Amino acid sequence: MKNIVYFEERTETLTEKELKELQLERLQRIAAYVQQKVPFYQQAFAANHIDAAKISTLDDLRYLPLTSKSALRDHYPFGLFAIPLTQVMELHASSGTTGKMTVVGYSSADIKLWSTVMARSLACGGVKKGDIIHNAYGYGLFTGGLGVHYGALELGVTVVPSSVGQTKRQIDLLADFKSTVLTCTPSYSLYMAEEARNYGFDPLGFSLRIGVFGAEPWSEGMRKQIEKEWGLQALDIYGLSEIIGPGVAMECPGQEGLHVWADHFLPEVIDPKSGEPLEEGQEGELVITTLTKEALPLIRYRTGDIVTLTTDRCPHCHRTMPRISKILGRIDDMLIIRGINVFPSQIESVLMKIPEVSPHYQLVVTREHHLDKLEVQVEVSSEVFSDEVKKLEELQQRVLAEIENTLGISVAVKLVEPKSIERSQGKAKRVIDQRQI
Ligand code: DLL
Repeated sequence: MKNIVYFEERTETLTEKELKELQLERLQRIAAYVQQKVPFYQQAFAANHIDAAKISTLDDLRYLPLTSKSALRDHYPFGLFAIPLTQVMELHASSGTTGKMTVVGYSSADIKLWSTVMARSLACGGVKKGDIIHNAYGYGLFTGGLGVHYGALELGVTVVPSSVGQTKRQIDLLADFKSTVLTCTPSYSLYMAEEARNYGFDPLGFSLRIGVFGAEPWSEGMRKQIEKEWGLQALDIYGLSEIIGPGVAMECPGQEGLHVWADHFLPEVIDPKSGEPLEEGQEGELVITTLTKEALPLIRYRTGDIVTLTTDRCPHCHRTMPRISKILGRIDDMLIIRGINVFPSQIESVLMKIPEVSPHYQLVVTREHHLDKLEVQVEVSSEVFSDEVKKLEELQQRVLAEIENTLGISVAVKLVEPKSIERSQGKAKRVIDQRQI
């Protein structure tokens, strides 16, 4: 296959048996480590009659307690750290939508690990020596900017630390430096393309060949749109601050699932309601155990992200690490519209099939007479918007019917003017929840 690049080929292609042996050895070590170093786990293990020394197979993982985001909040800011603060080299935090921030810390070995898994991720996407990465993920407490940065340094490629914002300057830099790789959120990449056109550039005229996009859900339709706009191959990268930041899993150019770096991050999929592990291929909540992290080791951390998992060898790049599907939604993003569960990404998938509507949309949820109502607001192009009313109404009916037929939910649809939906430079806000519950 064209364009296979490995950063650590031997590890990335371990046999199933070798990977399992390594995972078990590391699981035993990390369980003993948290039992000794983190009072929260000491208590959780004791309450569940678990002794790390008794773990003898990978299947024993299921008996270990799950860890939720609330554990991090309850022990804010540093209560789950396994090392003294004097050994913590870097702190990051994410604000979340409610409540306290979630704080994460890295030892110097953790920074090395992050650099390695990010170098692996970039290489997995086909990034190689000679590439110039235009890194428009935010630098700061958000892990996107620095994560990509460390990975680029480790891989030995040039990185332009442009961070988010000042979009015109970003476009000038892209043009002048002839960057070959764009890293940012998928929604920001579309905004950049739109702005590039506004400034008189043709987005297809830049030198970009690969996009490494993540940090928010995006559909296959959105991928196609981005690829068409920029003339690059758009690849999905996944991660979360609690586990390390970006670099937990990454697509290869085959675009058939994201390779999880499972020698460091042990993935499981559970039923989010019962907490029971699911069979391979079943859709459920991704749970990750960090096998090698020092400062903030987490056991069976509930990511809240819905995926399926496969251990089949990748037919494209032959990596043997397990793969997750694209993130199908988040447990806390799931809307229940008159009893039917829908994720915003499912609505996005339907919208992306209708050529007249743009990828800029928002979902407004309200509650009337105890029933949830959903209004889909989506931008249309200025030509469509200035069409006669009848045509607009026809389009609106078509969008409505597509959503109802595909997802089985009834929604209201509002076609809005170009640029009326707020553009994001980081994670797009797709759902406006106006319910007063
Ligand atoms: O978003 C880390 C990251 C930065 C990943 C840059 C990829 C690229 P947090 O801010 O802690 O960390 O948010 C983590 O974002 O649980 C998912 O719900 C969502 N998320 C991350 N990557 C993807 C993706 C970073 N590729 C949360 N697809 C996660 C869908 C994603 N959702």
